[in-house]
Amino acid sequence: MSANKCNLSNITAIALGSNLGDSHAILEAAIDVLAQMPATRVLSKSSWYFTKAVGPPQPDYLNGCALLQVEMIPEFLLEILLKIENNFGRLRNQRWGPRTLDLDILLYENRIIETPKLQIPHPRMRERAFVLVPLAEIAPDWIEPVSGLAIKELLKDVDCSDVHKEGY
Ligand code: ROI
Repeated sequence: MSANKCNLSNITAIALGSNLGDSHAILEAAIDVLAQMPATRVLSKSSWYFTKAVGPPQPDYLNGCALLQVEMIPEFLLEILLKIENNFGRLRNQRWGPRTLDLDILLYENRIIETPKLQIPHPRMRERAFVLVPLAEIAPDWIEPVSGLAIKELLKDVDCSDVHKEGY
């Protein structure tokens, strides 16, 4: 364990996305911010993927996922992620509009959380190839607790034709 990290006991998976600005640099910088926080360790990050926007017409996204080890409750992690989004200039004026940085908690251990502010597992992750493809790269065997299915199983049911690894 590195010296400046406390006991980091909980594993969580997050999704990252951007379709405004220099998306590659923004996503890498967001990972760096998380890696530098004392209560967070970045265990792994996926490749970045170009993905067609789901929802209203807008530019393609760059998406990826990361596994974090954290020493904080999910509600606090959510606040941190929102702060990081805001620091990267995210404007939340349109619900499904383009954004410089979007950070979502996908999974937190095997917990199921349903509050007005926070739903874990992320309620739409099971149908989103732009989430499942990168997540399957770093956590294929993680069981999504609502469906009881592993990420690699969920991936079989989505159309991945609009998801392309960066550089390919
Ligand atoms: N579409 C893609 N491909 N990637 C995203 O990260 C993403 N995020 C969103 C909506 C607008 C639903 N569409 C997206 O919030």
